[in-house]
Amino acid sequence: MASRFVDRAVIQVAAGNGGNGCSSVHREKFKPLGGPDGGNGGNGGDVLLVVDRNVHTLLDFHFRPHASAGNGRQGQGSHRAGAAGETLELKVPAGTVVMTEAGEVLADLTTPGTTFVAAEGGRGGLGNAALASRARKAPGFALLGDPGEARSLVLELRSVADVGLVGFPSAGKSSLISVLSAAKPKIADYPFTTLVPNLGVVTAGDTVFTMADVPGLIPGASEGKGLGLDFLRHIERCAVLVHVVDCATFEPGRDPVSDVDALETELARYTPGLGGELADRPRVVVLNKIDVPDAAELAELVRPEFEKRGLPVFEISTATRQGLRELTYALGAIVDKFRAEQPAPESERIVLRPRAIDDSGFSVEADPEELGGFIVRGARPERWIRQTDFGNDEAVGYLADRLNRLGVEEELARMGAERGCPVTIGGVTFDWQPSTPGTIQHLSGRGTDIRLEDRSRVSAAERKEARRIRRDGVPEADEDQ
Ligand SMILES: Nc1nc2c(ncn2[C@@H]2O[C@H](COP(=O)(O)OP(=O)(O)OP(=O)(O)O)[C@@H](O)[C@H]2O)c(=O)[nH]1
Ligand SMILES: [Mg+2]
Repeated sequence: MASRFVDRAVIQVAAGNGGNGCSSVHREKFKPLGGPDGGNGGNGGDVLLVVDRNVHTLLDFHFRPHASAGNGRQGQGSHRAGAAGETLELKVPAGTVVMTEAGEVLADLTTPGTTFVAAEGGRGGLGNAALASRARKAPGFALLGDPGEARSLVLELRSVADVGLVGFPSAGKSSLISVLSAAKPKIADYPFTTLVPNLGVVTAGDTVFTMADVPGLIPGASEGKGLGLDFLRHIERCAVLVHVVDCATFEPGRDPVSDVDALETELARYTPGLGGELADRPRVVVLNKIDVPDAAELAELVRPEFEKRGLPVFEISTATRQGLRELTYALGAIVDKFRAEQPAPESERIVLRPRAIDDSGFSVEADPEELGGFIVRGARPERWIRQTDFGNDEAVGYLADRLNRLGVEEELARMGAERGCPVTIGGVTFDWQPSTPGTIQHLSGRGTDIRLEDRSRVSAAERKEARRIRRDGVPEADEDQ
């Protein structure tokens, strides 16, 4: 089966939504209102990218670009928590670079086992049992589940080939990989036969290494001539670069030394996105086609020039297989040395998250579109908005309490916000009604649940207020109306 080398894929990932919390009141014979017992919603499942050593291409994503994880279930009465949504693991090859559509690199996945959280599942909402506190004994509301993250990501495979072959078109790069490995690339006597990189596995004694054959390069490749330099990202991380030089073809103005010089000029102009270090990779020169008598002669002639530059030179023929063994072992030794110099591979499972864990802050700024208005930004306040059931006054009161505790009200006041001014958080705009210390109980009143309304039990806030009135003598004005 001919496998196509798909090295770039755009995927749409959607994590699971968090389940809603449940608002429920415990019922028992003779004890009809036994307290809140609504369970929490389950968390939505994450979409993960996991580096797997048995995956070599991004082909699967080409056919299935949409991936979504499971939603968390809703909480239920009797303290039953909703089940968490199922996590979805997508296997990617080592060498996968994850980017946003704008090209920002989010992760560089090189080690098998490394896991990248591509989309984070939404948190399940708390049920009313978990929301109960001394001040809020019987909450008549629950928090909504947070929607899962959804985004599109660009995956790019930058093969971690050990040996990269570079050369002019028709130099014999594909021929070389075909005689050294099981790879069967197309070989022909016209330029640009190879249009996508080929990867081959080469064995040299105990050393097994991969070799990448990239499309031929020509002068001006860095300006997009020929097939350009795009394919060089496949060999950005190789241990050694092999210049494959055609010694049999005669063209005016070309000879092995000027061919290598011309391609070095192009390589120097290659500016990889990831800070690859092509410039300091060791080089090897392979003088090919020495089965042709004139080529053998030319090879002998130019060899000293390369040796003078300190470059190892190999004279070979892919046609007669001359010199291949020596070349293979020499490459194996360079790869071995390179591997020994690399930091030890990570043994544990690393989990990479695109965002920083610290989401505790918030900021307040003047609304550029609404005179006298303000915008509050921050992961937590924005999440709290999404968790709020705006149809439930008590839930809205709870939100106000949370914002107040975080210091949002204080900051708004400091910024000069006036009562009734529009404040926007996470796309929702309110009229700002600051609560002043001592009136907080208006925000955390009892539930709107009719069954709770006719209870005569005194809440902690009411007791506190009563104590305050006994002490100060004046009932607080109702700030919220
Ligand atoms: N005589 C001779 N011909 C060779 C040798 N190696 C390759 N060729 C011929 O050179 C031509 C080009 O070979 P390819 O392996 O396709 O060259 P390439 O470098 O992969 O070329 P592009 O993919 O176009 O960049 C083919 O006709 C091969 O048969 C060799 O050792 N001796
Ligand atoms: Mg080729």
